[in-house]
Amino acid sequence: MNRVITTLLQCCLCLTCAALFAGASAAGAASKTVVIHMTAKRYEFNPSVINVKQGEHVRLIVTALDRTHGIKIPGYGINRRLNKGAPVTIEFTANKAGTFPFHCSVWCGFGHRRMKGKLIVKPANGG
Ligand SMILES: [Cu+2]
Repeated sequence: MNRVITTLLQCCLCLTCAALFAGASAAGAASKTVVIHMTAKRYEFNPSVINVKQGEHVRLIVTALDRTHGIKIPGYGINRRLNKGAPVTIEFTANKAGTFPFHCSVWCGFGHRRMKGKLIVKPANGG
């Protein structure tokens, strides 16, 4: 019986250590700011795929080149209007890993619905 309790305690300790370690490495990565410049025009974002690592602070600077567009990243609760020629700075911490689609959120013409891309957040412990 005592042996079972000891084993359980050891498991708890290991989990606590793992959690602390994961927290520390995520906090370490959070100090890094990744600056990404993006343009929006009928009917594309460039780049249309953004790769970051979990925990990184992202500064996304988006400029609409030809008319008003918008950028919506539902997975991160982001939706900003992009007025032509006026760079918009969007800052967030990529704290959730996964693939998060984004799209234009202001109707801009017949190709509007295919104006999209994706944000790929690589897990912090994924190497
Ligand atoms: Cu649009």
